[in-house]
Amino acid sequence: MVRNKLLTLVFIQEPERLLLGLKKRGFGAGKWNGFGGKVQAGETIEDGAKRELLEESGLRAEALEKLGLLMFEFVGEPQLLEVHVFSVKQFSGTPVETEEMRPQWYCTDNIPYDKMWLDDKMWIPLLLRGAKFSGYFKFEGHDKILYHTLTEVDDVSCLEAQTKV
Ligand code: 8OG
Repeated sequence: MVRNKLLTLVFIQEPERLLLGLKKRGFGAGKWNGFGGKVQAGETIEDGAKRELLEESGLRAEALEKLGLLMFEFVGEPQLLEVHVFSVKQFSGTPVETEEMRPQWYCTDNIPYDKMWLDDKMWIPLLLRGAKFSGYFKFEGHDKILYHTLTEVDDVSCLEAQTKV
């Protein structure tokens, strides 16, 4: 059995705006996204989320709230991506451009969905209203979703990653 690739994704939220970063290289380059990446061996998912946030934006999370669990399958790739999505409302520091990301605040009614991953327009509205969610997206290439599920849940902490649909 192939293990899921464990990833984190952190969104810095203020009441009327969301901090996004333009990914400058690697997977998803050219797209606006939250901050995150691979969880390293020996670290918890939360620690990985905080580390990636600091490395990519210069911001230190004071508190993380787990909002979502998203699974991604790419046709032809045996490994599923298991993405743990967090919201951060308390943080310290000022966003800085890093090698990987160019940060920019967006008003919540002006999120650049046409320059983001295709699935984001389905679940970011849930994140913006503080709902918790679980989803599964099957992609063909990076620009076509063949199948998806998306459900609001009461408690994301007891969600198990879906490994099949
Ligand atoms: O380490 P790397 O930069 O490759 O990590 C990939 C990041 O992209 C990680 O934060 C998880 C995130 N990510 C996906 N798929 C999707 C997606 O469909 N939408 C969004 N918004 N982020 C995604 O891996």
